[in-house]
Amino acid sequence: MSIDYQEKIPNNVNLNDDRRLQRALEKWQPGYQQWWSELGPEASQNMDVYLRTAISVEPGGWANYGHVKMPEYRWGIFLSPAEEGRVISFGAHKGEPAWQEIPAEYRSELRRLIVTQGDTEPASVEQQRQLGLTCPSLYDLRNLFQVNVEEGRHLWAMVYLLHAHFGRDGREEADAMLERHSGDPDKPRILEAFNEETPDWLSFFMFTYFTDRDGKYQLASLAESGFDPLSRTCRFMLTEEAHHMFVGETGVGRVIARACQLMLEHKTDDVRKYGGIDLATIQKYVNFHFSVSVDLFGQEISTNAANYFTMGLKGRFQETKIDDDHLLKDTPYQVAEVKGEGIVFTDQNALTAVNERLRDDYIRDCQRGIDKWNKIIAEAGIDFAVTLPSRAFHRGIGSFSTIKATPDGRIITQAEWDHKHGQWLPSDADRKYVTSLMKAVTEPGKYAPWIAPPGKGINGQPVDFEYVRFNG
Ligand code: BYC
Repeated sequence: MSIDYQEKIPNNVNLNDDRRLQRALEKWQPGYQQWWSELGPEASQNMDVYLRTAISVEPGGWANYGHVKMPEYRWGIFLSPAEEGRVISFGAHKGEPAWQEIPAEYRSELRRLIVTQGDTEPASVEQQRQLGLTCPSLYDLRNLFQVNVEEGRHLWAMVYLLHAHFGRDGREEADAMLERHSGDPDKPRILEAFNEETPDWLSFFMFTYFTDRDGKYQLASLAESGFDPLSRTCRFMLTEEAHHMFVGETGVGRVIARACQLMLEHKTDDVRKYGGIDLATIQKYVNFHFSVSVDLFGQEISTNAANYFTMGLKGRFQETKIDDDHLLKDTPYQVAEVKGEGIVFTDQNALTAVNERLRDDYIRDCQRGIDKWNKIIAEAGIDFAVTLPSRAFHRGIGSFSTIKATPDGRIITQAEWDHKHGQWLPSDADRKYVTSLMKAVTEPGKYAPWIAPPGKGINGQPVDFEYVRFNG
């Protein structure tokens, strides 16, 4: 399963043996490169970045670190090894051998899932393209670019599936991935959260903590797919995703650590005076990014999701570890909904509630980082706790999108919302303040004053390592 970097498109799928497919992908490649140079990380053309590149998909053996010229990064097509005798573990085809080709009757549903997934990958690169100009350190700049090149590769992963398995309309969909752009009024990205800007580094850390984590849960559900090539590609993508969430978790943690340091040093909560980001503002960013990310799981009750499950296309998180019949026809699942003035949990059919179950798994996972951040605050002896807002807060999709709620889940009137939402979500003034802090720090070992240095460097390197070299 090693990867041949002599190939025009590095891959471990024997692309050489399928000339038609190889030619089609080689035809798509220049458009991708042009998109990267136009809408990828700004001003990165002359930088050598300490990046990891996949050399093998075997566990533990895939990461190779070294300085790479950004435009020369080798994007390729990598699938996790095939699992011999793999069978479909859920839905109407449970127990049948996993499909190597697309079942004709499920073609359009699979295409929709792959296109929705694929569309988010270049979208996030577009959202983050300006951030390099204001990096808080070379360490952070390197992490941003690592995330960006891997999101680019994740696009390759989905484009490969479209080209290899969907013929002409797959090729058209692959082209359209480069034509839609984040925030474009005429051709926006498919999911709403991917049309929001990532205007500053606090937003970037929140995005990689909360929104990349949606990616983890969606990819994990697609990794259960009966369509084996999709499962294998998602399994390898998940190994890359872990670093993105690490960047988010440690990034927010370092902003919190710096705030605490300034609070103790100056004996005040108002650390803005001293160039830090106060904990109250960090809480507002958590409220915003969590709420737009929970929207990404779709409607609580979804016949689309039920169909994907019954068809064997998209499972639940760690489907094979769940102890039930994996058909869900008569299984109940508790779903939150609005009733009168409040929020109640009622039993619904688990099959139509698979989106909500995945959201529940996601929310539990989000809480783990919050606990770690609160440990940093508690260890500083400060009386403050970051909290996750209620799932009813600030929703644009699902049953809560029709009501207004406080972060602790109390349903309120539109008038109260209009009056108070600036206390709960970043206001224009908050965003302006955070933006005002964003100034590039590019000397090795130096860090912007609003963020603490990391505990350790990348791949055993020191924190003052020259993670990025500027050439001209
Ligand atoms: N925005 O039945 P429902 C990542 C629409 S992130 C706008 O719930 P479904 C990454 C929906 O289209 C992971 N519209 O829909 C992270 C439907 O419309 P129709 C990305 C939305 O399809 C960071 C209607 O509402 N992967 O990888 O079951 C950096 C009914 O809703 C939204 C995936 O998303 C929305 N948020 O559920 C880089 C996985 N939500 O049909 C990358 C693939 C719903 O009525 N996608 N609608 O016209 C899916 O599994 C599903 O499409 C969704 C939505 C879970 C997203």
